[in-house]
Amino acid sequence: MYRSGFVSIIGRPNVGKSTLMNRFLGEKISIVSPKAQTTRHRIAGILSGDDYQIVFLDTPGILDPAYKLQEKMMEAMQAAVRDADVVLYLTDITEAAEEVKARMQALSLKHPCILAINKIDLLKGKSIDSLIENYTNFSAVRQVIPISATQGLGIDELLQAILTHLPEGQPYYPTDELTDRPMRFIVSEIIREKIFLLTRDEVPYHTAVVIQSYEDKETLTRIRAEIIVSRESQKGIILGEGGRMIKEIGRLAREEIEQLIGRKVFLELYVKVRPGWRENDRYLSAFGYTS
Ligand SMILES: Nc1nc2c(ncn2[C@@H]2O[C@H](COP(=O)(O)OP(=O)(O)OP(=O)(O)O)[C@@H](O)[C@H]2O)c(=O)[nH]1
Ligand SMILES: [Mg+2]
Repeated sequence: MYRSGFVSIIGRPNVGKSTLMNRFLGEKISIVSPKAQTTRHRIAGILSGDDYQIVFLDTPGILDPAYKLQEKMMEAMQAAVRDADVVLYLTDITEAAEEVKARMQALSLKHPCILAINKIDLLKGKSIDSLIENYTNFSAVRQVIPISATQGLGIDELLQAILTHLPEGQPYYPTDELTDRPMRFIVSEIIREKIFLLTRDEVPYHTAVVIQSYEDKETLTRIRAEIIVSRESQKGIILGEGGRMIKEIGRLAREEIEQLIGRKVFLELYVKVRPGWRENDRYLSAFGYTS
């Protein structure tokens, strides 16, 4: 019997949702950073086996939205929950079980739900059993599975649990496809990831990246991207002293893009100030934040 379906990965920011999806796929489709709120979109990662296709939906971490960009992020998360055949709720070893339960109940999930507890590599001798016991009488979840997305622990068991709950069906995507997102999107995300890794405080949260042009030339791929910020002071930080910061963002992003597409890349980055873009519907949709 062939099984196929959508598995939405939801949970608080920073618990490792994107890391987990990448681990399942064996490829980096979704960007990852030590900062919360890295993911802003619903991003499909497609895992095709001999007799199954799982379409994982990575989502922005659950939060109470404080501005319109965050509202769009939560709409993306909710849309993923609506589309799901199976919900994979991800928590980590630091999140209180009571909070997890309250949040899950607030979502009133109608699909089979699996709870995975991530980052068990950080347990340092503490017992996994006592973490799992917190959920023994919690009927909203079918199974509780401890994992480490970075170390690859518990991943096979989690995959088996997902397959058990996946409906019978046909593949949704060609079996050699890895994501529903075009290369331009992945490239813009790689640039945004470098900004998350290299800048601090409010700067990454006021930044968007828009690809202006993407041309495959004979010997190289030429990409022109705009980094959007809300304020002049943020533009100064992205540029850095003597342009050092933007150069470093560009270098790290270019190296990763070259690896990904297997071609030489010429990457041009520009910075633009768009005051209030996170609250502006027109800008949000122009920068790819649709719901
Ligand atoms: N020690 C440890 N760290 C992990 C594990 N999984 C993820 N991380 C780290 O946790 C941080 C957040 O990971 P992400 O995958 O970006 O988390 P996320 O849930 O997608 O976060 P948002 O997109 O902000 O909602 C990164 O620094 C990861 O390297 C794990 O199993 N063990
Ligand atoms: Mg993420």
